[in-house]
Amino acid sequence: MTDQAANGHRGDDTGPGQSPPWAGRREFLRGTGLSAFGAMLGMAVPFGANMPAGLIPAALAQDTGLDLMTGKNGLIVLGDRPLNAETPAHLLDDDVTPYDRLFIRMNGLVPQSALDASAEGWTLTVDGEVENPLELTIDELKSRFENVTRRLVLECGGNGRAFFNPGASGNQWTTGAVGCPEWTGVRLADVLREAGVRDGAVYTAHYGNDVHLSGDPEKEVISRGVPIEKAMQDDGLIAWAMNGAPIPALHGFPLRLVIPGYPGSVSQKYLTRIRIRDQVHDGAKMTGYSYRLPAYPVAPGTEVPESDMVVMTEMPVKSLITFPQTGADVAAGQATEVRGHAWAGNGDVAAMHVSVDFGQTWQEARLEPPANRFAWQRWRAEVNLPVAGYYEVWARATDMNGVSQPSTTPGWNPRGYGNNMQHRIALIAA
Ligand SMILES: Nc1nc2c(c(=O)[nH]1)N[C@H]1C(S)=C(S)[C@@H](COP(=O)(O)O)O[C@H]1N2
Ligand SMILES: [Mo]
Repeated sequence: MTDQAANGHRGDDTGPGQSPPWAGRREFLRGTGLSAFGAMLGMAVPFGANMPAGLIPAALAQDTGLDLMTGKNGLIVLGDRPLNAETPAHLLDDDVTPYDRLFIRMNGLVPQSALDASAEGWTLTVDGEVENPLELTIDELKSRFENVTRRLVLECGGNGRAFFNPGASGNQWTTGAVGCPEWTGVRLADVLREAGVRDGAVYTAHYGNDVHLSGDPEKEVISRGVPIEKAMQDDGLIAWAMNGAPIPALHGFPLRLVIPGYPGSVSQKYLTRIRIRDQVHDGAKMTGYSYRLPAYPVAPGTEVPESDMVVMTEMPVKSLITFPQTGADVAAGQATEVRGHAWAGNGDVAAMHVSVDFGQTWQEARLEPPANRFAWQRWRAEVNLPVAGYYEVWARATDMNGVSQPSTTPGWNPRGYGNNMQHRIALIAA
């Protein structure tokens, strides 16, 4: 058994020789056949006799993932296996990103336990370089540690990949692999303190129960981690609720990590185990070119040897224009409100500016403090487009170290991570 299969979801009825939980629908169909399927649908299946044996009716199949998009609103699907979808900027205007607007990043398939919303017997194991290994039920997590609610930005490390030139393989995220829901859970640091992290601890390792695209339960989908110093900060949560409701299937039901400031990939969904390691974690998507950057700046297109790649940590400062929608008509010679959000991987954003003259001059926007550390910050500005014509609004956030978003793609890298170039929209003044 792999590390990930050995833990979590204790007490389900999946014994040896039985079908794995994710095969549930298939087994059901094999066992009951076409007539039962017709009965379930409440209608006849006129060409049913032609259905190849073992075919999963599309109405029941989750294999493409697309049926999981019900309840999402206006997202752009980048791929359906695994399911990946991003949110157009103007749909991210809410201070707290609602479920229907939150991007989806799956590396594998949603586990059956999440599809069934079944958390029965779920446990979280904390082991490795700790004095007291823990195995906690969700109720124990809730009762033994302080419960906290935080707005935390979740952004995929590959957000903005589509703008790199030459391009990089992977999901062609533009600007929408980011959101800021409100999460409820316990502090990761509190749980690790309870487990008693040993002096030799170097890194965390995260495991979930989602299913590899091959369907092979032995294969790890993704298992990333963070330096122990990052894990011991108060910001990271082990969460069971998003926006006041149980975490939805696509976003990690019943338990997930949310470790803000780092690439979204460290925020393990379907969390079953946290192992403390005495070395940098080497799980799936920690090694090679995955979520790694060249140790030094390289010219676009450079072939970088694997040995020169280092793990990506803090996400760069960034912002979005969420209102108006790009292409909007506005009145010339009058004040027009422009607004959005800004965030940074190293804490609060220090300043926000906008330009309507292609970066020639910048005006300072009003920047609100975050609801809590690592929540995105609302900014607003009134711009004046003097005469009729085509304009662009460019938005530029500056972090606490005085580092600002570049107007063109920053540090090219082989897999296209960390693109924080300024967001821009078109406005037509009349
Ligand atoms: N178990 C599991 N956790 C995961 C992933 C995954 O595929 N499986 N994807 C990661 C990546 S790359 C990102 S960007 C975020 C996306 O979270 P979301 O789908 O809830 O928006 O989850 C992370 N956690
Ligand atoms: Mo990601």
